[in-house]
Amino acid sequence: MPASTERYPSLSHWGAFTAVVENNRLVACEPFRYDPAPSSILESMPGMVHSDLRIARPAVRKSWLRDRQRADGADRGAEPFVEVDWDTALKLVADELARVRAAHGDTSIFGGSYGWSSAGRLHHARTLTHRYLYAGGGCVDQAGNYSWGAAQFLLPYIIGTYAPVTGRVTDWNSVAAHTKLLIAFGGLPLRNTQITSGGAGEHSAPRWIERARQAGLEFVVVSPTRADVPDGVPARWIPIRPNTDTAMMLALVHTLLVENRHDADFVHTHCTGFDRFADYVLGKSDGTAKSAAWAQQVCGVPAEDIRALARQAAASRSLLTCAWSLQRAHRGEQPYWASIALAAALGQIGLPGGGFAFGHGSMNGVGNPRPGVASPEMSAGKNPAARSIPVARTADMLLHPGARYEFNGSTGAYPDIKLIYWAGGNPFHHHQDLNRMARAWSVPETIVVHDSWWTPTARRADIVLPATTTLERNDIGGSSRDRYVLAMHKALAPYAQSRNDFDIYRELSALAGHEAEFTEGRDEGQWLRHIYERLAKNWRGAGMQAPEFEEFWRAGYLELPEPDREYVLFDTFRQDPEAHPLQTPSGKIEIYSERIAAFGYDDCPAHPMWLEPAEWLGAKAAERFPLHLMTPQPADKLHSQLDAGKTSAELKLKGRQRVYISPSDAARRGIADGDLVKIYNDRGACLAAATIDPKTMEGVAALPTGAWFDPDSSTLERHGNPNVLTLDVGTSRLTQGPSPQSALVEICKWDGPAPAVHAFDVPAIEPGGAHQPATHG
Ligand SMILES: Nc1nc2c(c(=O)[nH]1)N[C@H]1C(S)=C(S)[C@@H](COP(=O)(O)OP(=O)(O)OC[C@H]3O[C@@H](n4cnc5c(=O)[nH]c(N)nc54)[C@H](O)[C@@H]3O)O[C@H]1N2
Ligand SMILES: Nc1nc2c(c(=O)[nH]1)N[C@H]1C(S)=C(S)[C@@H](COP(=O)(O)OP(=O)(O)OC[C@H]3O[C@@H](n4cnc5c(=O)[nH]c(N)nc54)[C@H](O)[C@@H]3O)O[C@H]1N2
Ligand SMILES: [Mo]
Repeated sequence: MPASTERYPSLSHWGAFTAVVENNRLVACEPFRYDPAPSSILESMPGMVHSDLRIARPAVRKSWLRDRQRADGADRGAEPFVEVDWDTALKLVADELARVRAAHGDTSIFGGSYGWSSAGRLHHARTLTHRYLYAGGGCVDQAGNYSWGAAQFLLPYIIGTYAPVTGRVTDWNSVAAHTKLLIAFGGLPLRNTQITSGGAGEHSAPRWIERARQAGLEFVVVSPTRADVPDGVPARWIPIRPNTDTAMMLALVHTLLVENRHDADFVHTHCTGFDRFADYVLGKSDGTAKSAAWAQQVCGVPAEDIRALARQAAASRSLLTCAWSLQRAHRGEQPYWASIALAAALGQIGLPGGGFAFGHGSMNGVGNPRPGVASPEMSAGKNPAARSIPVARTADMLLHPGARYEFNGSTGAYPDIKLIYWAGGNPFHHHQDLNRMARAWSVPETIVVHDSWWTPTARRADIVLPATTTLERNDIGGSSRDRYVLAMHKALAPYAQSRNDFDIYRELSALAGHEAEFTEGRDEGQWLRHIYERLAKNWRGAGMQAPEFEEFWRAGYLELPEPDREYVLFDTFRQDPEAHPLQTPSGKIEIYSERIAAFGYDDCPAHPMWLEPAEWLGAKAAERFPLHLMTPQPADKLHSQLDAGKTSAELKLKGRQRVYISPSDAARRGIADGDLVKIYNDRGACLAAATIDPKTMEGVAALPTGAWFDPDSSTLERHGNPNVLTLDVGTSRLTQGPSPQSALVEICKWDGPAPAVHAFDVPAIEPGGAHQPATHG
């Protein structure tokens, strides 16, 4: 009998699509009809949605079920689980939260739950985790994010806002019309533009880059790999040692100053402290001129190329854009601040197509022209515990309760965490130095995780609750960087016994007596309507069309017109800095910040400086570990999501992540293309498949993120997860951002037998019934 085919509009962070369903099975994801450049990551979804890696039923770690909070946390991940029914599981969670709140207080619960979750905004797991924990008295949260954590806390001091990292930068309309030279530090890898947080109807980046190219814009890509040149675009590649862009930027300023090509008026009318910075660049304050010859020694870019680029940038309408990766590194504040100082010296900030920007190649939709109206949003409410730690300091907190830390001008003390609640994130993907993280993870008494799949984090929980995927519920999604709002129709019945995070938290809230606070009296349908109506009101107020909810839901999408006006960052400030000051103390661009100076941080002084990162090719440690490891975003998935899927599997080699190394580095180590290699440093080691890549510069290795963490009993990671090698320290005391891009390693050929990869094994699960949960008085 031919199956009947049903089609449902849907959305993911990698794009909008139509779910094609036959007999309750997802058979295909057809790209949204208005998407000019859909992502192949969609092809991984059918296999993953019906995968044996799905969590079928609530499950509890065996010894935790027996001994509760007294179970040994060090056994997490190594023990079987016991399945329990939903009523039992929910009661265990509710009772344990109540116990911990009563015995240790709300700030002994860590509910930061950092992670991307799904694109739908109502069922966004992290937001719902916050709603639930806040309604019950609050928790310790995480401030900032892994994406642009350093920039978020630095930029407000310098330019009064961090909007340019959320994507509000001089738009592509303006760039295509005016920019002559675009210098992209970290490049414009189209790979990363498959993704938009909250999902996109339209992958706009490839089209805009092509438009700019046709308009005659010249692209210069400054990066350790030529792979950061967008495919099919003739760009000049300037290879640079990782983590040394600041030195190159300082030398560009130096050239402008000594050749008197800088905009002396602009730096005085629109900036403060440029002179003090210039004294540093010229070597008047510390005896070292940051000349092109000096920079060549640091960053490896020939001095003559630096000088030529400075002259060209000054002579034409030029835009500097830095990938977010530059600040996801030790001392990551410096390249961002230095790029603003360089743009100030060039004097084109606020001019059409000129100045500075961030992230044009980091995510789809950065610089995408879009009217500045609302996108769909679900609120988490307010955290009554009013406590948070810098996002990436999780392991520090767990390992050192009570220890003091500095952050953004104040000093805090780490709380003593007894219970971790995580839904919608994968810390055993995202955190640095995972062997250290594994030790930290053994400290709390109880860990609760919701996920749809048996991820490395789910396997290391005490109580695991199975969540539906986006296809198994109704939702609404969209991004402030995209012109579409998408309806997400329920296309499949929930897998096995999985439930929506919303329903799990509603029931837990009911058990704790705060259901009304959690739901605000709305069910799924009423929330969707509420989120939509708030958005529609905002759009109509701005003169945009938005139909009634029913019509939107039936059509499956809502579209904003493409604005024909250009958006230019800080154009009014440029025209009249007195009438339109920035939100900085001086109202101007702070090249020297008195506020930052007052903190007295030697790791983030009062103006941009070349500060050696803890690990880079010029460090002493490079004698033992002579390769700088980059950990770029993966082309074939989103972080760890869909790692077991088709698109990701096709890019692996013999089931392992590929590491990209230069032909000369491979030859020196006797490594042939496809060889199994060990990558190691003092923090850990992993196996990966070598790909000899002429695009990667000598001295650099690139191991994309996302391979599910798979350590053997000796902590050798077998699958190619770079975070066993990365450095778990804050970028500086100012922002405490994550520093994964600063890691030195050595690589050797693996000569022994190849150990099997167990990343996608399902943990041992014992059926419930035989082990009724013990009761503790
Ligand atoms: N070395 C290195 N490390 C990095 C980076 C780097 O550049 N280098 N980049 C960092 C960056 S920028 C980021 S943003 C982080 C990303 O880190 P994460 O956001 O933690 O990574 P994801 O793999 O997206 O994790 C999302 C998890 O949510 C689950 N999930 C999806 N939908 C649902 C749902 O509906 N309900 C529930 N309960 N769960 C769901 C997924 O299965 C997955 O386990 O990684 C960081 N880590
Ligand atoms: N396909 C895909 N796309 C994604 C994601 C994904 O998981 N998969 N994740 C999304 C997320 S959450 C984020 S935050 C963004 C991150 O966006 P980015 O931070 O921009 O992405 P990365 O891939 O980490 O880095 C971009 C490039 O920077 C270069 N680079 C690294 N270190 C240096 C350096 O010191 N100097 C210079 N000049 N270049 C350097 C690398 O060659 C790398 O290819 O990506 C988003 N896009
Ligand atoms: Mo990110």
